[in-house]
Amino acid sequence: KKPEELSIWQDAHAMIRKAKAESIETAWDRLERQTPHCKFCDLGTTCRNCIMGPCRISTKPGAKMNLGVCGADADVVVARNFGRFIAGGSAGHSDHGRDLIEVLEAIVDGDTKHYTITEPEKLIRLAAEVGIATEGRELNDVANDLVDECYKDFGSRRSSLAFLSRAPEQRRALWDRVGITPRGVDREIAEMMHRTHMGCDNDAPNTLLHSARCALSDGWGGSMIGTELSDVIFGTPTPSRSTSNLGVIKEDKVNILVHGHNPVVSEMILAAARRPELVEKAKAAGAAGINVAGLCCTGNELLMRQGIPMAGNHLMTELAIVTGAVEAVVVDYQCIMPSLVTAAHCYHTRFITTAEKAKFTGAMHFEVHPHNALEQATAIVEEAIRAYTERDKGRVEIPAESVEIMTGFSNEAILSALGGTLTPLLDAIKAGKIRGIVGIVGCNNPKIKQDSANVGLAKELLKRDILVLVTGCVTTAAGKAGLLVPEGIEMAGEGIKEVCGALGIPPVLHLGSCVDNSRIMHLCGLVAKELGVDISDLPVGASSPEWYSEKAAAIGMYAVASGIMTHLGLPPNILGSETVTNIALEGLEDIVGAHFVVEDDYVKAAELLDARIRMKRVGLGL
Ligand code: BF8
Repeated sequence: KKPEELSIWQDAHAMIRKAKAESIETAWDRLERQTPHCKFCDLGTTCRNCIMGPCRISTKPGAKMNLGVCGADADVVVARNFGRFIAGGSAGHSDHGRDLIEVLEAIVDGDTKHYTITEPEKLIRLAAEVGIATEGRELNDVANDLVDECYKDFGSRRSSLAFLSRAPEQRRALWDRVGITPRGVDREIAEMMHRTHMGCDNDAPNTLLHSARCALSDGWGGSMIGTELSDVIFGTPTPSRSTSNLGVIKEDKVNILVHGHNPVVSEMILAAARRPELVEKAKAAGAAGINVAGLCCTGNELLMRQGIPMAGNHLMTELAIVTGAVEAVVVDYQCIMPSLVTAAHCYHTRFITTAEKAKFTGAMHFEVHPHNALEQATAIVEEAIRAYTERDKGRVEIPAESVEIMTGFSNEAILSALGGTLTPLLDAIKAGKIRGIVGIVGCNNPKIKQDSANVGLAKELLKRDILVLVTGCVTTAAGKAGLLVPEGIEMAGEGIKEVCGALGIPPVLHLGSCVDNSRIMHLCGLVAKELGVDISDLPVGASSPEWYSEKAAAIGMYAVASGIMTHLGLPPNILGSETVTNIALEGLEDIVGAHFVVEDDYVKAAELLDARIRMKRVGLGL
């Protein structure tokens, strides 16, 4: 395929061409070789959960292979596979959340001098929220108690998860009634592994309900802790300006790209890169300075809090290296294509891993812990400076001028932009100036022309006066399309134009990384409580038009289980079971008041989300 068919972006086209000319493989090349995919796997009807198999279940009428060796049918196999898929995603986000607890614990115990409590006020607020006494106590003691409360969310809670009270009462009652109130992050994930062992949960609807509980423990548990403690340690984001696309890579500077998810590593890299003695070293090596730019979600974390530029989203990660101007890609975990090691080896680029739980063969490894973070980050930046002296200037091509973006819309920032209360937002919704709100989240997937649906859907919704919130890899897409600046209101309907114009904010608000979808959950909880209704009554929706990962599936699942209709641009591997597919697309509506829709045409997806919003507005008497 031509580059123009693979991505909507000019910087991607140029780098795909360069990659081809330099014989560097990309995800698109490998997808082509993997196509067509195994039909059984695609439908979700392969089972590798025991060694009486592996089994493939045929769903054709009268097929001989209609059961696995154990007797499991397609429904059971699909539900089990989907359950483990959701558990994988919940584990990713939540283990990230746990790493933040460990950093806060290290701060409390005096085991790190590199991290501090940047926002004591937020820590006190969170502590009070979860029932910890704060009056007249030392900050460290309060923090210590908060660490304990957060750890409890990971085991088997005897009481509710710490932040579950953010969900409206009606929702919590529903979760109790249905039996999906999450009892602990690790517990729900472990139980999913147990249930899907041969001979346990052999009732597809029952397994699906546990998928919902597992995902809820992520959205209202692990992810929420990840977000909140990141704010405590690194600061709550406030609106600021930055730039995006491959044009943020600077020809005359030492370019360090941070990639992965946890701000624990990337914040330290930035801190080291700002040390005057390292800037001097970079200059002595012939560079104009050090430039730290972001990829994927750790990029979002730094963008939200520190305003660093965003080089790109998921499918731009290989292409960023192809510019030939990247000295180091520093990663922690998640969404890091193993192919980056090979791509980096084609240049002077150092591919540097930092997490014990995410090593890559062929990478340089600088393990980062709370006690040694800044020293390791300094060594990494020094390595990048060394790499700069090896750069082959003849192979450098930076394909675009960067575009302006605005970021930093934490819930605190949104409230403050609204003058401290939700009332102006609710008034705008009631008046129909903002007809509804949709969160567009998630990834790129080479099966879909890069960012065509992410951007297309956002524009379609804006035209209909539906406010858009973005996180994760949709952020860069929206930014490159000019939707993350106040001037973006020109692409919106009259109502959004008026409201966002008056507030001086973009029509698409950036709320952070993928764990920060918990901010959207929290916001929905606040709005629902203010109106005295359930989240499922709100004129809101969610969408992941180009998703690929287990984590995105977990997000979709907790959104639906929280009462938010969720659109997916392509289906998970469940179509081999009519039972599971029907529950996902319809049955969940009766159980949790929301369901999934799968639609690859973004205009039709916008119509579906619009129809839902219309219906919910009528329900609220608007
Ligand atoms: O957690 S949006 S490709 S980077 S999974 Fe990954 Fe998807 Fe990007 Fe962040 Ni989220």
